[in-house]
Amino acid sequence: MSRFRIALIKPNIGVRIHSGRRDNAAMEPLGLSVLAGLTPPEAEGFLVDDRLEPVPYDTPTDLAAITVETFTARRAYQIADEYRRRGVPVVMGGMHPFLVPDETANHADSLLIGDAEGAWPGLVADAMAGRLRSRYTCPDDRPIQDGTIPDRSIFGKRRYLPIHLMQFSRGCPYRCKYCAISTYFSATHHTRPPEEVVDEIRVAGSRRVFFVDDNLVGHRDAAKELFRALIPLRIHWVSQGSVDMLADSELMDLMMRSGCLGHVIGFESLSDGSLREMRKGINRRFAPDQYREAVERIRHWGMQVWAAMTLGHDPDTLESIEAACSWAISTKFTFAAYNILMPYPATPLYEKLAAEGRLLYDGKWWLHDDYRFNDAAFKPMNMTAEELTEAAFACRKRFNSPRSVIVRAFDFRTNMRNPLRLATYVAYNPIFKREVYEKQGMPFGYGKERPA
Ligand code: B12
Ligand code: SF4
Repeated sequence: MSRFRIALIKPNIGVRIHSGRRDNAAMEPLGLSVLAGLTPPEAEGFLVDDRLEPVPYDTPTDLAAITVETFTARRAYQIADEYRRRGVPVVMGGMHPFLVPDETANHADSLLIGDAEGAWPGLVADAMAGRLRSRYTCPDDRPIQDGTIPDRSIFGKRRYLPIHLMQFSRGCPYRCKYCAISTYFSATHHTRPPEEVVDEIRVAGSRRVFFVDDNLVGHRDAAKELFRALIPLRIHWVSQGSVDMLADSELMDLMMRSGCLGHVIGFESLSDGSLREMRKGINRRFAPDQYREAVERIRHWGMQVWAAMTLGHDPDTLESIEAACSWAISTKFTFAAYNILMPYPATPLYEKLAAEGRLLYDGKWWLHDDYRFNDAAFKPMNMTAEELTEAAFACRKRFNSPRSVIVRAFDFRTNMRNPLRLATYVAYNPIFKREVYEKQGMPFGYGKERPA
């Protein structure tokens, strides 16, 4: 008898301006390899990466398992509706089903709310027995990945960016008002035993790792243990960490010795008013001098930083947004993201804007026909939504302009510190620049397969 076949599906956001349906900067979908690793042996998972290939609706499939983020919800529902039309049951999981389960349930036979550990094997057994329940939840206190190693064989020969995605921790102890992570994990932070991570790196044969943790340094002592365990491996890695890590010299020393090339750091804003408004207390210690001390420490340690800024907080003005752009260029950050503040459903920000009647697109921008990637989805306080959209796009264009790339390269303590740093700078700046233009104004979902 053939094994029960589960399509593990990563939906695309939409059709890109130049490369169409293909995403040339796609990374391994780690969550789906975790699901594959947790799948009992009576069943077999195979990957469908909608960012890279057409969905094989005609391939024999017993269950379609779709991971859904708010940005991919519209496309996910199209895929789900098509599978269900063909009689294949659909289960959805990930961030968006957790945030808006009732909406997601309209397009699925079953939802897994929250992390899959502890719930997925039972769900698969039920599906095999033809008695899928409408909802499953992860029992509390299951260890991340249930102590197993993700099954990366599902990636096959697909051409992802050449870096392995892994996780040491999940969640973040802080409560920034706009953050979907804070809602999903209720401001908790959990870590794996460092030796398990080391094993995973050895098995995957990784020389370059992206720790996709929400905040790798959310628990400093645990992070120090991890870094000590990584030092002998002599790998290079990148991750995401909150700016307060810079205040702990022991942490930073261990981090850099363990092979850290850089981090995404959420600076978010130069304005104390905006930081207070977003409840980002951890940044306020460094913000009063425009992060001068933080930047000095970054340069001391020689980190390459992807500076994340959010634009559109109530105190923000067009002038303050432009100043944030100039600051990131003159600081010579390796990369920067200028994200418009997004009202993700079920976050405190969403509730506030809804209560004030400031949400656009009927409050469901992720499903709206007229919404486009990188459009502001709410009425800002000191400008129009269109002005905010334009100002953010202008920042992205300016930061990624040829002049800026040349200016930012000339930092001998970060981007030109050694050949590896320069190679990273030269290889990835064009990729991220292309992303800016490809994604701007992209409609969600694919035209022909509209959600019911
Ligand atoms: C790594 C990452 C990226 C990488 C890409 C990774 C990749 N493979 O392509 C990069 C940097 C490119 C990226 C880009 C973006 N990202 Co991103 N990203 C992440 C991050 C930090 C980790 C994701 C991850 O791998 N987690 C580890 C795995 C193991 O966990 P998981 O996927 O959640 O899966 C577990 C469960 O959720 C569950 N599960 C998940 N799916 C399913 C499906 C089924 C059927 C079942 C049963 C269970 C299940 O089981 C898994 C095991 O427990 C998350 C934060 C987060 N914690 O989710 C943000 C996050 C997903 N990203 C986010 C955003 C906004 C983006 C961007 C849109 C940003 C932008 N403006 O450009 C883009 C576009 C994303 C896209 N879809 O193309 C938001 C999404 C918010 C939301 N409400 O949906 C998040 C949550 C960050 C945040 N702070 O809000 N991202
Ligand atoms: S520090 Fe980052 S991950 Fe943590 S709650 Fe704030 S925005 Fe979210």
